[in-house]
Amino acid sequence: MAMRGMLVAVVSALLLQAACVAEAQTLKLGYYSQTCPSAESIVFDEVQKASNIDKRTPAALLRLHFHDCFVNGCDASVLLESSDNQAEKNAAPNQSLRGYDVINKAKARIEAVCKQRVSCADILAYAARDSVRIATGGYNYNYKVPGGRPDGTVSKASMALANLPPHNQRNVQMLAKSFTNKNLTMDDLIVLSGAHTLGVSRCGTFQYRLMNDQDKGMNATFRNDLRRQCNYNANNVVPLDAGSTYAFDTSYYANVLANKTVLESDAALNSPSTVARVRQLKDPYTFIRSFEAAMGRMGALRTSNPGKVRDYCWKVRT
Ligand code: HEM
Ligand SMILES: *[C@@H]1O[C@H](CO)[C@@H](O)[C@H](O)[C@H]1NC(C)=O
Ligand SMILES: *[C@@H]1O[C@H](CO)[C@@H](O)[C@H](O)[C@H]1NC(C)=O
Ligand SMILES: *[C@@H]1O[C@H](CO)[C@@H](O)[C@H](O)[C@H]1NC(C)=O
Ligand SMILES: CC(=O)N[C@H]1CO[C@H](CO)[C@@H](O)[C@@H]1O
Repeated sequence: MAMRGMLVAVVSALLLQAACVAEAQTLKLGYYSQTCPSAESIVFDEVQKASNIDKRTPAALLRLHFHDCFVNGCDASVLLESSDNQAEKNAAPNQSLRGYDVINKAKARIEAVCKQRVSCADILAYAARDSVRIATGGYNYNYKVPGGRPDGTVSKASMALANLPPHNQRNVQMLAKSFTNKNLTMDDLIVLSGAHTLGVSRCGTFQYRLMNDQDKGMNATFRNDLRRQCNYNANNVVPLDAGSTYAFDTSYYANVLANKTVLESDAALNSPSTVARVRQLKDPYTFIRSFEAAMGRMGALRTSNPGKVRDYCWKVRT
């Protein structure tokens, strides 16, 4: 009996130790509370100012964080520029990425008060959170985002192509592979796709769906609306969530159920295996809480190329 008790104690001590070792690498709430207490409020201020000037800002920043995290972890690699134009931001899926200037402004203000302490990766993660908060009208959405993401040193267009999910994929199992490859889940796919409650898509991305009437997963009236808005111009943009482009709400999920989504990857969620969860997410409380949790998992994806905190978000500090 005593022997067994001791064994349990030893094993739990070992487990505790293992947990602590893992803990040392994980992100922390209030990461900058000692080293740069104003960091998060500066980010919020810049996101708010930019959103007041351009209401597309929250969509831009939320998407930027997603593209950052999916390509070799959340390490601000999406912000890097390269002399040969072969960085992530130069990859085809990047086209129409925006919001770089908001991050750069926040970074400059933060550098002025706490030099080389706050990573661009964390600034981007906070800015994504603040974007959602602003787009919900502040309602019930002020969750805490931990900090401590290192800025990465590598950025490659080829990695963006290999890691970002394909928008023209109708098979939801295939689509989920991009997520399970990152230790995220099918549920994370369904919940995080709710980000498409914000923002727009260029017609060039989805106009192949407008060529004929064969795509039964798109409502015919809706397709005619899109044809009219696109008018054969690949550079025109249309809302991803018709009717509430700038509001972080749950009408995206109603549109999924009604076959009124522009991307095939959104239409894919109206599949037998996912439709029940889509129905649940029409409830605002369920959506927002699920979204926070899934953003936490996505926002914790790690880079394999950690480097120094940058001076400027567009270049590595050596
Ligand atoms: C299956 C997963 C996803 C696919 C295939 C996908 C694909 C796309 C595409 C093709 C666009 C339009 C780009 C264009 O103009 O051509 C877009 C826009 C957008 N995506 Fe996603 N996305 C996915 C998941 C996500 C996630 C997880 C987030 C954030 C958490 C996100 C946030 C956004 C936002 C906010 C926009 C609008 C951007 C703007 O208006 O500037 N997406 N996405
Ligand atoms: C997923 O989890 C496995 C096992 O814990 C780990 O080895 C791998 O690096 C993780 N992948 C990512 C992208 O985080
Ligand atoms: C949506 O499209 C599917 C085919 O992909 C069809 O079975 C379903 O009835 C459609 N739903 C609505 C509401 O039009
Ligand atoms: C498509 O949308 C229109 C207008 O919103 C609606 O009247 C119609 O019933 C929808 N079609 C289908 C098949 O659900
Ligand atoms: C912002 C940005 O760098 N956009 C680039 C995305 O990639 C295309 C090429 O695929 C470039 O032409 C854009 O300049």
